[in-house]
Amino acid sequence: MVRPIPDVSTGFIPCTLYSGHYHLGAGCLANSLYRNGFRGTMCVGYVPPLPPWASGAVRDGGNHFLHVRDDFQVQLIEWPTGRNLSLDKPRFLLHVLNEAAPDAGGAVFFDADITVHGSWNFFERWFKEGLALCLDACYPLVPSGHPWRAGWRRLANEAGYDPIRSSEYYVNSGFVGVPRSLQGTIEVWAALINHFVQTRSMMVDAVKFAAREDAFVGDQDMLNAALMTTDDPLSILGLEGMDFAAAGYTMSHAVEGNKPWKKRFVRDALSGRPPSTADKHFWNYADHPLRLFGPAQVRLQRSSLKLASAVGRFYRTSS
Ligand SMILES: [Mn+2]
Repeated sequence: MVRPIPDVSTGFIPCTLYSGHYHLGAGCLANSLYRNGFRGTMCVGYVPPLPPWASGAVRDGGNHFLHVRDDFQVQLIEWPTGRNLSLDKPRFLLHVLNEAAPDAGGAVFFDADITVHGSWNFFERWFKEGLALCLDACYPLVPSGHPWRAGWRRLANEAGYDPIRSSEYYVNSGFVGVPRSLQGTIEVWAALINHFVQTRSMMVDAVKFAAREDAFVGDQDMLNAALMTTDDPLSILGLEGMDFAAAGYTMSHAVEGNKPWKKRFVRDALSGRPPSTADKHFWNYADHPLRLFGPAQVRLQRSSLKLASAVGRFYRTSS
Protein backbone atom coordinates (compact mmCIF):
# COMPACT_ATOMS: atom_id res chain seq x y z
CA MET A 1 0.00 0.00 0.00
CA VAL A 2 1.36 3.40 -0.92
CA ARG A 3 1.74 5.85 1.92
CA PRO A 4 -0.44 8.93 1.48
CA ILE A 5 1.43 12.18 0.98
CA PRO A 6 0.15 15.32 2.74
CA ASP A 7 -1.50 18.17 0.82
CA VAL A 8 -2.29 16.05 -2.23
CA SER A 9 -5.95 16.92 -2.21
CA THR A 10 -5.86 20.69 -1.94
CA GLY A 11 -3.08 21.94 -4.17
CA PHE A 12 -2.23 21.83 -7.84
CA ILE A 13 -0.78 18.66 -9.32
CA PRO A 14 2.18 19.17 -11.65
CA CYS A 15 2.35 16.70 -14.50
CA THR A 16 4.31 15.86 -17.63
CA LEU A 17 4.07 13.37 -20.49
CA TYR A 18 7.10 11.97 -22.28
CA SER A 19 8.61 9.14 -24.30
CA GLY A 20 12.14 7.85 -24.89
CA HIS A 21 15.21 9.75 -23.67
CA TYR A 22 13.00 12.56 -22.37
CA HIS A 23 12.84 10.53 -19.14
CA LEU A 24 15.89 12.60 -18.18
CA GLY A 25 13.94 15.80 -18.68
CA ALA A 26 10.94 14.46 -16.75
CA GLY A 27 13.19 13.46 -13.83
CA CYS A 28 14.94 16.83 -13.81
CA LEU A 29 11.57 18.62 -13.87
CA ALA A 30 10.60 16.58 -10.79
CA ASN A 31 13.86 17.57 -9.04
CA SER A 32 13.36 21.24 -9.88
CA LEU A 33 9.78 21.21 -8.58
CA TYR A 34 10.80 19.65 -5.30
CA ARG A 35 13.79 21.95 -4.82
CA ASN A 36 11.60 25.00 -5.39
CA GLY A 37 9.10 24.05 -2.73
CA PHE A 38 6.55 21.74 -4.35
CA ARG A 39 5.29 19.08 -1.92
CA GLY A 40 2.84 16.32 -2.74
CA THR A 41 2.32 14.09 -5.75
CA MET A 42 3.55 14.76 -9.27
CA CYS A 43 2.09 12.76 -12.18
CA VAL A 44 4.37 11.52 -14.95
CA GLY A 45 2.79 9.96 -18.03
CA TYR A 46 5.20 7.69 -19.88
CA VAL A 47 5.27 5.61 -23.00
CA PRO A 48 6.59 2.24 -21.68
CA PRO A 49 9.04 1.24 -20.34
CA LEU A 50 9.12 2.87 -16.88
CA PRO A 51 11.82 5.57 -16.62
CA PRO A 52 15.17 4.20 -15.33
CA TRP A 53 15.06 6.57 -12.33
CA ALA A 54 11.80 4.90 -11.19
CA SER A 55 13.14 1.38 -10.77
CA GLY A 56 12.17 1.52 -7.08
CA ALA A 57 8.55 2.34 -7.85
CA VAL A 58 5.78 0.26 -6.27
CA ARG A 59 2.78 -0.93 -8.23
CA ASP A 60 -0.60 0.05 -6.80
CA GLY A 61 -3.70 -0.58 -8.88
CA GLY A 62 -2.99 0.40 -12.47
CA ASN A 63 -0.17 2.82 -11.64
CA HIS A 64 3.31 2.88 -10.17
CA PHE A 65 4.28 5.17 -7.31
CA LEU A 66 7.82 6.27 -6.61
CA HIS A 67 8.44 7.40 -3.05
CA VAL A 68 11.10 10.12 -3.39
CA ARG A 69 10.89 11.85 0.00
CA ASP A 70 8.38 11.60 2.84
CA ASP A 71 6.65 14.66 1.37
CA PHE A 72 7.16 13.98 -2.34
CA GLN A 73 6.12 11.12 -4.60
CA VAL A 74 5.82 10.56 -8.33
CA GLN A 75 2.79 8.76 -9.72
CA LEU A 76 3.74 7.03 -12.97
CA ILE A 77 0.91 6.66 -15.46
CA GLU A 78 1.44 4.32 -18.40
CA TRP A 79 0.37 6.14 -21.55
CA PRO A 80 0.75 4.01 -24.66
CA THR A 81 -0.05 6.02 -27.75
CA GLY A 82 0.16 5.55 -31.48
CA ARG A 83 0.35 9.22 -32.32
CA ASN A 84 2.57 12.21 -31.74
CA LEU A 85 2.59 12.56 -27.96
CA SER A 86 2.14 16.33 -28.03
CA LEU A 87 -1.36 15.80 -29.41
CA ASP A 88 -2.21 13.98 -26.16
CA LYS A 89 -1.34 16.87 -23.82
CA PRO A 90 -4.94 18.02 -23.20
CA ARG A 91 -6.22 14.43 -22.88
CA PHE A 92 -3.50 13.71 -20.33
CA LEU A 93 -4.28 16.89 -18.38
CA LEU A 94 -7.94 15.84 -18.23
CA HIS A 95 -6.89 12.35 -17.12
CA VAL A 96 -4.91 13.88 -14.23
CA LEU A 97 -7.81 16.15 -13.25
CA ASN A 98 -10.54 13.53 -13.52
CA GLU A 99 -8.86 10.20 -12.78
CA ALA A 100 -5.48 10.53 -11.09
CA ALA A 101 -6.16 13.52 -8.82
CA PRO A 102 -9.92 14.14 -8.73
CA ASP A 103 -9.66 16.15 -5.49
CA ALA A 104 -6.78 18.42 -6.50
CA GLY A 105 -7.43 22.13 -6.95
CA GLY A 106 -6.05 21.95 -10.48
CA ALA A 107 -3.35 20.48 -12.69
CA VAL A 108 -0.29 21.99 -14.30
CA PHE A 109 1.22 20.57 -17.46
CA PHE A 110 4.95 21.03 -18.09
CA ASP A 111 6.82 19.76 -21.14
CA ALA A 112 9.56 17.35 -20.09
CA ASP A 113 12.14 19.83 -21.46
CA ILE A 114 11.18 22.44 -18.85
CA THR A 115 12.72 22.98 -15.43
CA VAL A 116 11.27 25.22 -12.73
CA HIS A 117 13.47 27.74 -10.92
CA GLY A 118 10.85 30.04 -9.37
CA SER A 119 9.25 29.21 -6.03
CA TRP A 120 6.22 26.93 -6.11
CA ASN A 121 4.60 29.47 -3.87
CA PHE A 122 4.62 31.96 -6.74
CA PHE A 123 3.03 29.36 -9.05
CA GLU A 124 0.20 28.67 -6.61
CA ARG A 125 -0.55 32.39 -6.32
CA TRP A 126 -0.37 32.71 -10.11
CA PHE A 127 -2.97 29.94 -10.62
CA LYS A 128 -5.51 32.02 -8.70
CA GLU A 129 -5.51 34.50 -11.61
CA GLY A 130 -6.86 32.14 -14.27
CA LEU A 131 -5.41 29.75 -16.84
CA ALA A 132 -1.66 30.23 -16.43
CA LEU A 133 0.28 30.49 -19.69
CA CYS A 134 3.48 31.92 -21.20
CA LEU A 135 4.17 33.68 -24.48
CA ASP A 136 5.81 31.69 -27.25
CA ALA A 137 9.42 32.41 -28.24
CA CYS A 138 9.02 32.65 -32.02
CA TYR A 139 5.63 34.30 -32.39
CA PRO A 140 4.68 36.06 -29.16
CA LEU A 141 2.32 38.43 -30.99
CA VAL A 142 -0.42 37.10 -33.25
CA PRO A 143 -2.80 40.06 -33.57
CA SER A 144 -6.54 39.65 -33.91
CA GLY A 145 -6.59 40.04 -37.71
CA HIS A 146 -3.75 37.58 -38.28
CA PRO A 147 -4.46 34.98 -40.98
CA TRP A 148 -3.80 32.09 -38.57
CA ARG A 149 -6.71 33.31 -36.44
CA ALA A 150 -9.01 33.01 -39.44
CA GLY A 151 -7.98 29.35 -39.74
CA TRP A 152 -8.42 28.81 -36.00
CA ARG A 153 -11.92 30.36 -36.12
CA ARG A 154 -12.84 28.07 -39.00
CA LEU A 155 -11.74 24.94 -37.18
CA ALA A 156 -13.52 26.02 -33.98
CA ASN A 157 -16.74 26.68 -35.92
CA GLU A 158 -16.56 23.33 -37.69
CA ALA A 159 -16.05 21.55 -34.38
CA GLY A 160 -19.12 23.27 -32.97
CA TYR A 161 -17.52 26.03 -30.91
CA ASP A 162 -18.10 29.74 -31.12
CA PRO A 163 -14.91 31.84 -31.26
CA ILE A 164 -16.22 34.53 -28.93
CA ARG A 165 -13.03 36.47 -28.36
CA SER A 166 -9.75 37.30 -29.94
CA SER A 167 -6.31 37.99 -28.54
CA GLU A 168 -3.10 39.65 -29.55
CA TYR A 169 -1.00 36.95 -27.95
CA TYR A 170 0.24 33.53 -28.93
CA VAL A 171 1.06 31.20 -26.06
CA ASN A 172 3.46 28.28 -25.88
CA SER A 173 1.80 24.94 -25.13
CA GLY A 174 4.78 23.66 -23.11
CA PHE A 175 3.19 24.94 -19.93
CA VAL A 176 -0.49 25.19 -19.02
CA GLY A 177 -1.71 25.76 -15.46
CA VAL A 178 -5.36 24.75 -15.09
CA PRO A 179 -7.53 25.60 -12.08
CA ARG A 180 -10.19 22.89 -11.92
CA SER A 181 -13.01 25.36 -12.56
CA LEU A 182 -11.42 26.26 -15.92
CA GLN A 183 -10.93 22.76 -17.34
CA GLY A 184 -13.59 23.49 -19.99
CA THR A 185 -10.96 25.23 -22.12
CA ILE A 186 -8.79 22.10 -21.97
CA GLU A 187 -11.79 20.03 -23.14
CA VAL A 188 -12.13 22.35 -26.14
CA TRP A 189 -8.38 22.00 -26.81
CA ALA A 190 -8.75 18.20 -26.87
CA ALA A 191 -11.84 18.42 -29.10
CA LEU A 192 -10.12 20.73 -31.61
CA ILE A 193 -7.16 18.35 -31.86
CA ASN A 194 -9.54 15.44 -32.47
CA HIS A 195 -11.47 17.37 -35.08
CA PHE A 196 -8.26 18.38 -36.82
CA VAL A 197 -6.89 14.85 -36.83
CA GLN A 198 -10.16 13.48 -38.21
CA THR A 199 -10.67 16.07 -40.94
CA ARG A 200 -7.33 17.52 -41.99
CA SER A 201 -3.94 15.95 -42.11
CA MET A 202 -2.77 12.49 -43.00
CA MET A 203 0.58 13.33 -41.45
CA VAL A 204 -0.31 13.86 -37.81
CA ASP A 205 2.44 11.56 -36.61
CA ALA A 206 5.08 13.93 -37.92
CA VAL A 207 6.58 16.33 -35.41
CA LYS A 208 5.56 19.25 -37.59
CA PHE A 209 2.71 18.45 -39.91
CA ALA A 210 2.63 21.54 -42.08
CA ALA A 211 4.57 24.65 -43.08
CA ARG A 212 4.39 27.67 -40.80
CA GLU A 213 2.30 29.56 -43.36
CA ASP A 214 -0.53 27.30 -42.24
CA ALA A 215 -2.75 28.02 -39.26
CA PHE A 216 -1.94 24.64 -37.71
CA VAL A 217 1.47 23.07 -37.28
CA GLY A 218 0.96 21.46 -33.88
CA ASP A 219 -1.02 21.12 -30.67
CA GLN A 220 -0.04 24.69 -29.75
CA ASP A 221 -2.25 26.15 -32.47
CA MET A 222 -5.25 24.18 -31.24
CA LEU A 223 -4.58 25.54 -27.74
CA ASN A 224 -4.52 29.11 -29.03
CA ALA A 225 -7.70 28.41 -31.00
CA ALA A 226 -9.37 26.96 -27.88
CA LEU A 227 -8.54 30.13 -25.92
CA MET A 228 -10.75 32.05 -28.39
CA THR A 229 -13.80 29.93 -27.61
CA THR A 230 -14.21 30.60 -23.88
CA ASP A 231 -14.20 33.63 -21.61
CA ASP A 232 -12.07 31.89 -18.98
CA PRO A 233 -9.67 34.38 -17.39
CA LEU A 234 -6.12 34.06 -18.77
CA SER A 235 -2.96 35.00 -16.90
CA ILE A 236 -0.13 35.18 -19.43
CA LEU A 237 3.50 35.80 -18.57
CA GLY A 238 5.75 37.48 -21.13
CA LEU A 239 8.77 36.04 -22.91
CA GLU A 240 10.59 35.84 -19.57
CA GLY A 241 8.08 33.19 -18.41
CA MET A 242 10.04 30.39 -20.11
CA ASP A 243 13.38 32.25 -20.11
CA PHE A 244 13.00 33.20 -23.78
CA ALA A 245 14.02 36.68 -22.60
CA ALA A 246 16.43 37.68 -19.82
CA ALA A 247 15.49 38.15 -16.17
CA GLY A 248 13.07 35.24 -15.96
CA TYR A 249 11.91 34.09 -12.53
CA THR A 250 9.69 31.05 -13.11
CA MET A 251 10.92 28.35 -15.50
CA SER A 252 13.26 27.51 -18.38
CA HIS A 253 12.09 25.78 -21.57
CA ALA A 254 14.89 24.14 -23.58
CA VAL A 255 13.71 24.80 -27.13
CA GLU A 256 17.03 25.53 -28.85
CA GLY A 257 18.96 22.76 -30.59
CA ASN A 258 19.55 19.47 -28.81
CA LYS A 259 18.08 18.91 -25.38
CA PRO A 260 20.37 19.83 -22.46
CA TRP A 261 21.03 16.16 -21.62
CA LYS A 262 22.20 15.52 -25.21
CA LYS A 263 24.26 18.64 -25.84
CA ARG A 264 28.04 18.86 -26.16
CA PHE A 265 28.60 22.28 -24.68
CA VAL A 266 32.20 23.05 -25.54
CA ARG A 267 31.89 21.88 -29.13
CA ASP A 268 28.69 23.94 -29.54
CA ALA A 269 30.33 27.02 -28.01
CA LEU A 270 33.25 26.71 -30.41
CA SER A 271 30.74 26.75 -33.28
CA GLY A 272 29.24 29.96 -31.92
CA ARG A 273 26.39 28.45 -29.87
CA PRO A 274 26.99 29.19 -26.18
CA PRO A 275 24.95 27.28 -23.55
CA SER A 276 21.46 28.58 -22.82
CA THR A 277 19.87 29.47 -19.51
CA ALA A 278 17.80 26.28 -19.83
CA ASP A 279 21.01 24.21 -20.18
CA LYS A 280 22.41 25.71 -16.97
CA HIS A 281 19.22 25.11 -15.00
CA PHE A 282 18.97 21.54 -16.26
CA TRP A 283 22.42 20.62 -14.98
CA ASN A 284 21.84 22.49 -11.73
CA TYR A 285 18.83 20.24 -11.00
CA ALA A 286 20.16 17.03 -12.55
CA ASP A 287 21.57 15.53 -9.34
CA HIS A 288 18.92 15.33 -6.60
CA PRO A 289 16.54 14.26 -5.13
CA LEU A 290 16.27 11.88 -8.13
CA ARG A 291 19.69 10.71 -9.23
CA LEU A 292 19.56 10.87 -13.02
CA PHE A 293 23.30 10.58 -13.72
CA GLY A 294 26.40 9.38 -11.92
CA PRO A 295 28.11 12.11 -9.85
CA ALA A 296 31.16 12.12 -12.14
CA GLN A 297 29.01 12.83 -15.18
CA VAL A 298 27.25 15.71 -13.42
CA ARG A 299 30.61 17.21 -12.41
CA LEU A 300 31.93 16.83 -15.96
CA GLN A 301 28.87 18.45 -17.56
CA ARG A 302 28.90 21.31 -15.07
CA SER A 303 32.54 22.08 -15.72
CA SER A 304 32.11 21.86 -19.49
CA LEU A 305 29.16 24.27 -19.14
CA LYS A 306 31.46 26.72 -17.33
CA LEU A 307 34.14 26.33 -19.96
CA ALA A 308 31.59 26.70 -22.78
CA SER A 309 30.22 29.88 -21.19
CA ALA A 310 33.75 31.30 -21.03
CA VAL A 311 34.31 30.38 -24.67
CA GLY A 312 31.00 32.08 -25.52
CA ARG A 313 32.04 35.26 -23.68
CA PHE A 314 35.37 35.27 -25.48
CA TYR A 315 33.62 34.93 -28.85
CA ARG A 316 31.27 37.80 -28.05
CA THR A 317 34.03 40.19 -26.99
CA SER A 318 36.28 39.30 -29.92
CA SER A 319 33.69 39.54 -32.70
MN1 LIG B 1 9.13 21.61 -25.15
